[in-house]
Amino acid sequence: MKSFLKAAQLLILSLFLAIGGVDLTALAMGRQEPPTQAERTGAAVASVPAAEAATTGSGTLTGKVTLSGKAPAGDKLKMNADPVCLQAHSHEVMAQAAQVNDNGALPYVFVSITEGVSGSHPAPGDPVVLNQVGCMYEPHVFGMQAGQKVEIRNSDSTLHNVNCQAQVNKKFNIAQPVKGMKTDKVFDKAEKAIPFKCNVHPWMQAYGFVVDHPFFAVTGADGSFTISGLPAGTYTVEAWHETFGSAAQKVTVADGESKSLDFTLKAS
Ligand SMILES: [Cu+2]
Repeated sequence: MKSFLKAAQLLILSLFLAIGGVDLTALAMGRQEPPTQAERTGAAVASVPAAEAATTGSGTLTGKVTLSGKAPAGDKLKMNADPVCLQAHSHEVMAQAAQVNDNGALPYVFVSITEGVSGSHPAPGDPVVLNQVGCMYEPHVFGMQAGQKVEIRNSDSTLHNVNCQAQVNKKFNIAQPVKGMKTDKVFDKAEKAIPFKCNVHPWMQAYGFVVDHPFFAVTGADGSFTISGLPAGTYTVEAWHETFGSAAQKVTVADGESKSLDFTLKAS
């Protein structure tokens, strides 16, 4: 009983202090708007720079990701089980998982800044599109900002299901039986390499990355990437590939600077 009273007293006291503190600060400043976070928490306002660090800038990172060692023989996809898929392609289709192009160039590598980005970066209004075309995901590897809408489309005259195996975000498994169907989804939290699979066509596989900022890219057919609009700073940049692993490097970019940053991943 005695400890209960003591706890109740403490609660009332802290409530009183919290309410009183806020009101007093606002009155002392002689203005209408609520106090800032720094004022509420008592942080030293003088230590905050006059202008907040810019969230975008004029630095650029360009580079190429290549594979060292012997590239594995590619796998031909067998689409015979579904004539719609088979007829959608006039040539043989190779699996993207271990596709290596001329001179070891690696496509489908997700390159992003994993450390050093500051400030908040609101999600763009335009959605990211994950399309199903010829029983393949387009794109095979993609990035989106946290909170950005993702529009999942079926462009095939066959049934697909989209089995999203997110772990940090909410997983889902939806059926899109009709050509032209669209489903919108939003991923709120940063998460790496979320697998998207179709259980009807087991070769269908995509990976989506949810990032807190816009500084990411996916390598093209020639293994190259560009990340632009970077504020001056020192960053950790990571390159991720579904089969050949990942590598990270530190880089410092100045205002207006265009820096080259290449990655080499190893064939196991
Ligand atoms: Cu499918």
